[in-house]
Amino acid sequence: MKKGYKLECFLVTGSQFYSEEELKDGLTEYASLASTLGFNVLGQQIFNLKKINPSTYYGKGQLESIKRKASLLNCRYVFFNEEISPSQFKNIQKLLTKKIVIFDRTGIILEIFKNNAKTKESKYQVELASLQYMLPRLTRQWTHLERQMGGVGTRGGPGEKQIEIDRRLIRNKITKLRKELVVIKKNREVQSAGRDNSFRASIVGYTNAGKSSLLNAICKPDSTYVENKLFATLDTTTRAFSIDKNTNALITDTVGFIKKLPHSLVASFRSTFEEVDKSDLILIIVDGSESRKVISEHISTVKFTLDDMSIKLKNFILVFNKIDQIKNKEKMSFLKKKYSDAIFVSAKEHIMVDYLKKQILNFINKDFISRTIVLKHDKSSLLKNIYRMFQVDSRDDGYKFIRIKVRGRKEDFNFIDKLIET
Ligand SMILES: Nc1nc2c(ncn2[C@@H]2O[C@H](COP(=O)(O)OP(=O)(O)OP(=O)(O)O)[C@@H](O)[C@H]2O)c(=O)[nH]1
Ligand SMILES: [Mg+2]
Repeated sequence: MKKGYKLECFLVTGSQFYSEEELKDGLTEYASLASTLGFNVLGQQIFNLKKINPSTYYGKGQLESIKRKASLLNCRYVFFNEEISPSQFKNIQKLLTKKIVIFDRTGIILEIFKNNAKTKESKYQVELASLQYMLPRLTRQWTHLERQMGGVGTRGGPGEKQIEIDRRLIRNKITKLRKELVVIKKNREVQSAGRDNSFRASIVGYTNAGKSSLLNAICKPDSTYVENKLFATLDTTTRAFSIDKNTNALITDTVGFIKKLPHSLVASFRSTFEEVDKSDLILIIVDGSESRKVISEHISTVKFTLDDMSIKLKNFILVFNKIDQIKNKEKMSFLKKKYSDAIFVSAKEHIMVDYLKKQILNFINKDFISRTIVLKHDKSSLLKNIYRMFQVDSRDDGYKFIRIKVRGRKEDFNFIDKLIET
């Protein structure tokens, strides 16, 4: 976003597939994305398209009317709530002239992610997704790119067009970022290797559902960043918490999902979701204060996105958050009936959080068996594996045997039993 201009925007949406009501709901969510970026929404326009114009998405007359309205409102930014193809983007820009700055849905989400990325990993992930987005949309951004990428000396041979040079620079940068992300991922795996023995839960959900608030409520004292902004969290945070005096578990907070999340972003963030993939339990958090229709859409989006990342939902609990905001008793009983296995909590007001922890404990007890492993001294080299794989409750080093009382996953017992037998 260019500095120095008033942050005021005009929202546009149009489709032949959705009803006017659905498009309106979509714009309400899009307005919160705009306000997360610090924009005031001055106006909006919904088009029921008969068909999408292949070269400009909207019809020429429709674009003329957008241009007129934006000019009347003295509004420089027009945000389209769809993904506009690179060539449509260029043609729309030509029609609306340079006075108007346009963004599509992917562009807006990428801007928010850019603002909110904090760690090196999330910054690189967002940069990678942005460059992939930018590559086919490149027009005349040479000077900008040259500055960004330390361009002096990177120019190609004489006669090479600027745009080609830009593309080459971007491709090189993409390759470099991919390599650096692999290194970061490896380091992360090394760091988390020592945590193998604990039960792992992950929190996933639509953006702003209260994932970070729930992590804080479960772990206390609060330390994870909570804000009424979309995509406040872009980094996975894992924290340890104790359920009772004998049981510790790990819980991971994740990036929120949204409808039509750009695929390049999903792909870039996939590696941070490996923690979720390895989880023993997934908590799907839903903002219960939303309308029934939105709730059902949010649940579908979360399941769809997990599926898109090939994350299997083996063990999961559906958790409705913000129940302090559900004033309508009829809606509450509707939700309890429709989602009969779900748990209803308020992370902010600490309602039913202990009950949720008990349910997590049930999962731990179901999945984590208690057993005593008996080791002869000549097998003591296996102790390091045992400490890594299990929660050790007690150890008795006898004359003939070492007896270790542990808790762990069934498959880990099978694995260690084989090692003991051989
Ligand atoms: N009323 C109410 N508000 C809540 C509750 N839980 C969270 N919130 C509010 O909801 C907003 C979003 O909370 P977060 O915990 O940041 O949500 P998130 O899911 O981590 O959001 P992202 O990281 O942006 O995807 C904040 O303003 C919280 O204070 C709750 O139980 N009741
Ligand atoms: Mg968060």
